[in-house]
Amino acid sequence: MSSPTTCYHFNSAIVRKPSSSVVSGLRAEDLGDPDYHGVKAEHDAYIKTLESVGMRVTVLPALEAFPDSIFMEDPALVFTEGAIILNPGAPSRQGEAREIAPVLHELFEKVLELPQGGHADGGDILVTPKSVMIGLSARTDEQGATALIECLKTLGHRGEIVNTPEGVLHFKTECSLLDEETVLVTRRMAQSGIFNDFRKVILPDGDEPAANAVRINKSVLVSSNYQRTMELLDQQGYSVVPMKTSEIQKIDAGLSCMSLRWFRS
Ligand code: CIR
Repeated sequence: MSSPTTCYHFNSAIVRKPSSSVVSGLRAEDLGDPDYHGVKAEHDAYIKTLESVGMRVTVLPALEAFPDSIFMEDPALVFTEGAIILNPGAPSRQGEAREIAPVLHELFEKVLELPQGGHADGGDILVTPKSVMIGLSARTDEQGATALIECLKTLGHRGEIVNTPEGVLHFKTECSLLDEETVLVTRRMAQSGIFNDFRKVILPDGDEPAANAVRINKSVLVSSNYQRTMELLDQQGYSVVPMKTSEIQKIDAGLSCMSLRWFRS
């Protein structure tokens, strides 16, 4: 079982600076290239926000060879008990796992590796107090998810395989954990039955891209492009921190995907 502490009580994060190649990052839909300086400004603000909500942030250098390497969440999964190096599903991102290994070995006593063969992206993994949910998607396959469950057992966590709705990039593109028993979800995700054991805050229609928010300690970081979602969360008593995502959104960024977060004891 993952304790609530594991799920959103964090004091440490790893981020990677954007490279100028970020403008050619992968995208599901062509909304035009992001502006490098705009991405950099949004990323700098993200780091400052992580620090302001109580995190010690390790900032890694940019990797020109990997345009999507700003999305640190995808090649690894971290817990207080240890780290797991994943195997991202997109061919252009697979080398990111090798690049992240040295810092994980510096910061964690236990570092496991997903065996070669299967694929799993961190964006498909939602850590909740009930289980570590692993969404099958175009990036995460059965083989990767099954191997990940074995790695999770070694660290004392229980994994559970679920389905990501058709056509959605990552499982967490449509959901986030707000507290021990509550998730922020799109209507489609709410209706899927996956979150029947949770209280659900359903996003207003049209605000679906705001689903990838991130709870860190007392705060919930939410894209400032979605005013109605920010108001809804505020009314429900959450402490909302608006984050500018106009440029990074062009390459499918959410707010969880730009950092690895854990509680370092
Ligand atoms: C990709 O397609 O891999 C990147 N352009 C976006 C990754 C976003 N990652 C995430 O939501 N965990």
